[in-house]
Amino acid sequence: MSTYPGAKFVTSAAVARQLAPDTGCEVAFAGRSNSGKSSAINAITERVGLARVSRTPGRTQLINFFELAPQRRLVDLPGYGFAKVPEKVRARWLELVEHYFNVRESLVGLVLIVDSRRGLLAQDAAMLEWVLARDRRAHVLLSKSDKLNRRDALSVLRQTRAACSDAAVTVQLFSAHAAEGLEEARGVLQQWFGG
Ligand SMILES: Nc1nc2c(ncn2[C@@H]2O[C@H](COP(=O)(O)OP(=O)(O)OP(=O)(O)O)[C@@H](O)[C@H]2O)c(=O)[nH]1
Ligand SMILES: [Mg+2]
Repeated sequence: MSTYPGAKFVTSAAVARQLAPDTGCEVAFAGRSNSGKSSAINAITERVGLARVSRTPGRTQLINFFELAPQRRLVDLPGYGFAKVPEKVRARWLELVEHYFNVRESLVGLVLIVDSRRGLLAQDAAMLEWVLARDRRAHVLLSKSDKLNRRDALSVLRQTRAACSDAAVTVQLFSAHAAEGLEEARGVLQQWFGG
């Protein structure tokens, strides 16, 4: 039995006024383009194709809202750090995501997806600081852990934990493809959503 049998797509927002109603509790998924955000949402919800997965970085340009249960949402934020995105698109991204973090009262925490082969980069660290400054919690998924051997995966985990010393940040290894860390991630969501 799936943990979230009622999971469904709600809406997409390209501009601020299209955001889903700001009620209940919401957890945002953010990370660099191609880091595995959409795959993580699909794996955690056990819904193939709920969030779109793409080999073309920068595919998700909208803020996509998914409902796990009434008043419990996951949000797939557009990825950052993709070099080929034109400056105009980048500026619009920043404006929309910044607006989202500034106004969103239902936001309880951020799941930050970081490719375990790259580790935490400057933009990821900036994203973490952004949410911590707004008194939200953060959980880092070191994604695509199936691409690393155990020793390297554990080394990245250790390094990332050391880099994220704030008590409001937790870190884990994750693989959507190998189904590693699904229960741990679901446990964090459950805790943030209030059990
Ligand atoms: N090996 C491996 N590949 C993965 C994993 N998760 C995602 N990928 C691959 O990484 C690519 C990007 O995955 P997405 O889930 O679309 O990443 P995203 O962060 O949503 O990308 P954008 O929306 O474009 O920013 C796809 O080719 C996926 O198949 C994983 O756990 N292991
Ligand atoms: Mg995506």
